[in-house]
Amino acid sequence: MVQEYGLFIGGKWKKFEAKRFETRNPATGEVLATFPLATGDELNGAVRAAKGAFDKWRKMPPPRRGELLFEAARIFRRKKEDLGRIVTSEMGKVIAEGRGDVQEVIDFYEYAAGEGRRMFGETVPSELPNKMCLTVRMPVGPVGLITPWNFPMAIPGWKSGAALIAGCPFVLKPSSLTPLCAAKFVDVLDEAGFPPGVVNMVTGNGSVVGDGLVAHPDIRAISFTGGVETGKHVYESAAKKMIKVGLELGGKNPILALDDADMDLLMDGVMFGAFGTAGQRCTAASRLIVHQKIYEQVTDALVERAEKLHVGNPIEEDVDMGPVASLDQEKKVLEYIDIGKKEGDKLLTGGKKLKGGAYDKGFFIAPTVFAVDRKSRLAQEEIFGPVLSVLKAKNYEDAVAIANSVKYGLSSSIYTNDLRRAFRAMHDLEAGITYVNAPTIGAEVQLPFGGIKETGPTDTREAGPTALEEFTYWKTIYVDYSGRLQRAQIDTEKLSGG
Ligand code: UN1
Repeated sequence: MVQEYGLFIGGKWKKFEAKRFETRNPATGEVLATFPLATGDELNGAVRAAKGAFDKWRKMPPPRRGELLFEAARIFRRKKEDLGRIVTSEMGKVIAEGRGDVQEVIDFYEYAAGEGRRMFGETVPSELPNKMCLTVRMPVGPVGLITPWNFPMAIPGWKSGAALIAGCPFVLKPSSLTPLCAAKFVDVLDEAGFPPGVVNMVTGNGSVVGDGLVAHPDIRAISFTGGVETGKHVYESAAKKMIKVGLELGGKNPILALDDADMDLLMDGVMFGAFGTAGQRCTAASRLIVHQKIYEQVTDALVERAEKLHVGNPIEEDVDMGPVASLDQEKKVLEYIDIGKKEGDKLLTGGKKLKGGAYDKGFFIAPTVFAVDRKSRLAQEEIFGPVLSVLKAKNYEDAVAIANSVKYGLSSSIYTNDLRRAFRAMHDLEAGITYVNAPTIGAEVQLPFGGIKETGPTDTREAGPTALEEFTYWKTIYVDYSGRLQRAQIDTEKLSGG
């Protein structure tokens, strides 16, 4: 019997007489659960619950809020294996990565919980005697979290962990490809004991639930991870309300392979960066920019390594790469493979849907490598699948110019043993993140995460201490204990003898 979920509003799962949609395993086609396509009214109910919970939640001392986050982290740890298997079943990443998805929630919840005992502001001297000035962080109010399918627990984890510790109740709108992960996530928060209304989840269409959330007058910040076009749309409607908005939108992340790179290290990194999560990460290494001196050696090794990858059901421990997440994803990736072939890019390996036996039940694409021209669409556009574009560079400067020639700027990487070029690259690469001798994926939660250019506005960063920026504003407080009226800018002259 396939489980029928409701919407999580005001601390309870509520059934609605709504139209429903199914969520399926992309490796086997099995239906996992069904969820409501919520209407505007139902969304409004969830926002009402969040608004109703705000006053109590913001008044709870942050270290107490942190205790609830620690408790949630403990439960996530206890259930890690089961939850990891759900991530793999619903999204299709290999089981080691499914577990990693859950681990990222544990890591960030523990980090955010600790933030409850810091959340530093500043004390600043006054220009007047017997007066002090300070800044404190204030929660913005109820917030909306719109999350993608590729990290179906980790990203709800980053966003909600920051919102919760900041003092903001939230309404989560998960991707319609991975609502079961979101539901299991919410169940953990429920078990941890967050007060009713602090945690809410509404499933449904982006045009109803997503747009409705962004436009709702009581929603005071939006955090969105997804595609650039949707991101721009979210940014525009958030601007109309002048609310805070965090956007993390795509990437075309390069690995620079210089002529002195350690070849085995490079190949291990490229395989993980390009084909981990079947290339469906914003941080995926989708471009490999190779110094001309080692170009042949690298392309030969790439083909050999890519062809050795074992593609199959990601729940099996020995599988290296699972399916892509949906039929739409499969179509999009195969379309790009066609574009590459038509534009004259050279297919080095893969470039096809895998067929026969168990492959016929899912969305399996062979790990694909193209040698591309720097102007080609495969060199410029985000594919979000297991397709690596290889480019040849004349030297370090040329490699950097190619790296920076795209509209995105999330992650980047350089493989070299030359300290001078490594340090130059840390400053030359236009991206929010640069790795040295490591692939473009694998960001850790205690550091800021985000990009530049069309990856998203630079004023917010998820994770790390910066995570609070998305959900708080600064209040400035002046305390005058002189017992008389002191006028700034005016009485100061007397004091300085002027
Ligand atoms: C994403 O793809 O949207 O750095 C997030 C990484 C992961 C997060 C990726 N920790 O690859």
